[in-house]
Amino acid sequence: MTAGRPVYGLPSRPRTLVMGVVNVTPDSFSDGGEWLDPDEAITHGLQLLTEGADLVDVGGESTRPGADRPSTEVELARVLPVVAALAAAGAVVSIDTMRAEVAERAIRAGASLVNDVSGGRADPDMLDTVARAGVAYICMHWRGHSADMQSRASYADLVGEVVAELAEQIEAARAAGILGDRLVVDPGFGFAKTGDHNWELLQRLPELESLGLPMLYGLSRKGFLGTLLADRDGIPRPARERDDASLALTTLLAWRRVWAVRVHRVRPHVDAITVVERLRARPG
Ligand code: PMM
Repeated sequence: MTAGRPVYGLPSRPRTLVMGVVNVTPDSFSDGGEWLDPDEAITHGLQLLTEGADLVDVGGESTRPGADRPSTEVELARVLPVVAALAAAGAVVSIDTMRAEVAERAIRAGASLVNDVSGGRADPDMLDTVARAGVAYICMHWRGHSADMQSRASYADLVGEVVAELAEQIEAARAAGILGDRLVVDPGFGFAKTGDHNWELLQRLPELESLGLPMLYGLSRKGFLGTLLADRDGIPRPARERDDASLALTTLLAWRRVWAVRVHRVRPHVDAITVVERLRARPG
């Protein structure tokens, strides 16, 4: 239960926060290509804010298993105009990047939070850059780039290893100077994890939360939901048709009062969290 925990520079509410996803990519598994044009990405981000997103997460690199990496220049060209426009419109913007240079330029353009799916392992300059900028940092569990991450989905003790590897990166982040209320943790669903790993992590949330930091969960439209909801021929449910299943997970997570969920469709998730909080409120 980490909802309501203040994180530096971010909104604090007595409920689970909703981070809306703005993928400025041609190839994300969940919404690839929909918002590649910067103007369309900005319009989409503004729409997510209207629907009640507490944060918008702008990313220019797909982390779909097997994806190739864009160059730094391409990533910058995708995200900077979108970060700048959304920040200028008053949004709290998170930059989803593994690159220190992209993080630094996005912060200058108005981002308040760095969402690094590599937890500082992809770019040796990332943790120092974030510390210097003084913004908050999402440290995700990660074992390697998309091209081969699923070959690293092997654990003798899943939760023990995820927690230990996260603790190592949290320690590195603190050693770099990312201190106090600037750290958020994410177990990285689908990143070097099989579907069964994802389910086991969800079944053992109290152990993940033992890290004692605000927790963010990115489950929306992930592949393990597609597999669970496969049709009679075993064809996985397409990504855009996994929103109801994603919402079921948000409802359960909101009941646990996790710090935040990262989702593609914002309004249903805000509604679900509002229902959960009303249910929690005592009469009188
Ligand atoms: N998943 C994706 C991208 N960025 N960031 C965090 N912190 N946690 C996640 O689980 C996560 C992420 C991949 O999903 P997408 O293609 O829907 O953005």
